Amino acid sequence: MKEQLDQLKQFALESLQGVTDNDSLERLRVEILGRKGKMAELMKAMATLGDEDRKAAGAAANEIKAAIEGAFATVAGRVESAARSERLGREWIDVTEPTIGVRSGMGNLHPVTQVREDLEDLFSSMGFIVADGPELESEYYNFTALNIPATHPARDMQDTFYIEGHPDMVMRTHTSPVQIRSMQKYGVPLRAIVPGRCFRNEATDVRHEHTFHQLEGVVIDKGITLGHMKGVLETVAKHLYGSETQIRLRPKFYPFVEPGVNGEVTCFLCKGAGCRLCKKSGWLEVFGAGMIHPNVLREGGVDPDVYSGFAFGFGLTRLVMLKYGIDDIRHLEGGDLRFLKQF
Ligand code: FA5
Repeated sequence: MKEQLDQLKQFALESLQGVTDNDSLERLRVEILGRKGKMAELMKAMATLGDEDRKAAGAAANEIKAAIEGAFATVAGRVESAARSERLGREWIDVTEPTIGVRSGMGNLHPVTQVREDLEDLFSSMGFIVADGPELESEYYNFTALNIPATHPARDMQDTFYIEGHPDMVMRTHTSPVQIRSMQKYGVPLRAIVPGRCFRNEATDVRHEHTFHQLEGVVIDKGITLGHMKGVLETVAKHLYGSETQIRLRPKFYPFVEPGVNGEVTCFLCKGAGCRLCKKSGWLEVFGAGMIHPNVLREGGVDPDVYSGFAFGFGLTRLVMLKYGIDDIRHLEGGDLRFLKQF
């Protein structure tokens, strides 16, 4: 029996040497140590021995079984660590390798966004807050609160898009409604700008779009005059177009200001000499402005006997066109990358 046990141990150790993976290790374990394996057969045979022999054989069998199990554990460790190294080799990543595939190019900010952010910085440096208002606006804020009653012909100046089923809502035609909203929200004294999209039912051409950007400004305090307004507007014009730039204010009717002006800047192309772009006038129209009408102050909850203020509305899209010499406004909302990549 002792001899058979030694042979089994020998067989186990030799067989284990050739084992390189878990499957064959398991098969060998079943063959030698399994319930119906070689070791179990020897144990069964031991039952036929006499007492003395059985005792000696039992002790030897336990010793050999432990040795075989130890050998199996060693090989199991070896197989596992080989598998781990193989896995690591397969999963190795070269962090210096260039990314595979087509790189997407870097985009750039839309020219309107660039000029808007530039002006937000300029106005912030002068103590203005940057306010916001809804693009889908109530008829009340867009017209009525701005001193344009329902039957007033001034409504025709800004034909807009109405919303089906909501006769009292419009796509805002200008950023001026936020004048009132800001007065109501922040109170006075107030210094705010409102950049944003506006919409008009226009037959589009090189200077008119149905969707365009304005930049509204509103300043209210005690003792504010037209002189303050001119100073601010001149600062903006010089900031955008250079220190030689001048502005010209001429009377214009807007129901929400009194007096109202039409603001022009020196033509960037001819520097004021007169050319085709400025229709030989030397000036280009870029904003409307004026002293806020007392009725509008009242709508905003401000006492016109104590406070005065001015407001202005730049055609932001026009400012961009002038800055970059763009000859057709429709390029700006057209989404053509060949155009947009130039900025
Ligand atoms: C207004 O919209 C007034 N809310 C401006 C204002 C504000 C006046 C505060 C007084 C006080 P107007 O309709 O003129 O005014 O438009 C102002 C500017 O927006 C124009 O000078 C022009 O530069 C621009 N603009 C108007 N309509 C269009 C359009 N369809 N496409 C592109 N720009 C436009």
